[in-house]
Amino acid sequence: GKCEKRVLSIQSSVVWGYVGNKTAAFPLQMHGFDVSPINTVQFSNHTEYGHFRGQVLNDTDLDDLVAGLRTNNLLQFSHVLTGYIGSRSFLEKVADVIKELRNNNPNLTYVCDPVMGDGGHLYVPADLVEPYRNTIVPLADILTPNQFELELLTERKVTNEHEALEAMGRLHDKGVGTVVLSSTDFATEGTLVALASTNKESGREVYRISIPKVDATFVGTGDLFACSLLTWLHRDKEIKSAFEKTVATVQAVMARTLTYAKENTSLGTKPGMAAMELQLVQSKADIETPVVTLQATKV
Ligand code: ATP
Ligand code: PLP
Ligand code: PXL
Repeated sequence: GKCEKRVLSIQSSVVWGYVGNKTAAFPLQMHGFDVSPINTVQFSNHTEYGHFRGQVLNDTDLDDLVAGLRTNNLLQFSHVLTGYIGSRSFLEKVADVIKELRNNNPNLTYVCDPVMGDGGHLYVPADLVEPYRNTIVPLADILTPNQFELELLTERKVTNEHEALEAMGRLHDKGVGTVVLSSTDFATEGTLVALASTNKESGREVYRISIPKVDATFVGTGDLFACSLLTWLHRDKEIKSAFEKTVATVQAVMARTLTYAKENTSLGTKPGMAAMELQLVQSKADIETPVVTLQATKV
C-alpha cells in the first residue's frame, strides 16, 4: 500500500540533544520508515538540565496541523507512535486523531509509550491518568509502560513479577495486543527486569530479560526503547526477537554514551547533562544490526 511504513510520531523535540522525536526519528528512518513528526514541545534542551526555554504545542495547534493534513488527504499512516504529552486536552485530541487514522487505515498500528512518571513520582499533570487509562489504552496495539505507569493504568500495586503479569493481563483484557514493561525495580540488586507479553489467538506468550543495571541515569532511553520496539515488531513479527533486539539497541547506545561521557569528563567528577546525551547517530551500526547478548527467557 501507499503508506506501508509511514509513522506519525507525536513526541517532544529539543534543539540540542536527544529525547522524544529527536531520539525516535533517526532509528525509524534507518529502518526505512517515513517519519512525520508532530512536536508536542520544542524546547532548547530536555527538562532535566534544570533550565530550558521554548514553546508548547496546544490542542488547537494540533487541530491545525491535522486539518492541513486532512485537506490534502495526507492522514494516511501505517503507524502512530506517541510519547510524552503534557496536557489532558492535547491527549484527548490525540485520541481523536488516532480514531480518524484508524478509520482511514483499519490496519493502523498504534504504539503508545504512556509517559506519566517513574519510581512513584508523576511528571505529568494528574488529570492525564484517567484519559490514558480509559481512552488511550483501549486504542493501543503496543504499550510500553514502566512499573509505575503499569500501576497507574491498572490501579493495582505492582511489586513483583507475579503482580506485573497479572496487571499486564488486565491491559490485554482492554484490547492491547502487546505490553512491554520496559523497566522494574523488583529484581535482585543490580538487575533490572523487563517483561514482554503478547496476547495471540493461540494464547499468551511472556518473556523476561534481566538487564544488568548501569550506575548512571540516561534520558531518552525510554523513547529509544519504544521506537525500536515498533521497528522490530514490524520486521520480525515475533515478540521474542523483537524484544531482544530492542533491549540490545538501547544497551548499545547506552554503552557508547557512557564511554563518550567518561572520555569527556574530568576524573572523579560526574558527567554533566550535555556529556550524557545519547550517542545516537554514532550508533547507527548498532541500530541497524543490534547484537543480542541478553537473551529473553520464556516465563
Ligand atoms: P518510559 O517512561 O518511557 O515508559 P522507562 O521509564 O522504562 O520508560 P528507562 O528507565 O529509560 O525508561 O528504561 C528503558 C530501557 O533503558 C530499559 O529497558 C533498559 O534497557 C534501559 N536502561 C535505562 N537506564 C538504564 C540503566 N541505568 N541500566 C541499565 N539499563 C538501563
Ligand atoms: N507483532 C506483534 C507481537 C504485535 O503486537 C503487533 C501489533 O500489535 C505486530 C507484530 C504488528 O506490527 P506491524 O503493524 O508493525 O507489522
Ligand atoms: O525522554 C523523556 C523526555 C521527553 N521530552 C522532554 C524531556 C524528557 C526528559 O527529560 O525533557 C521535553
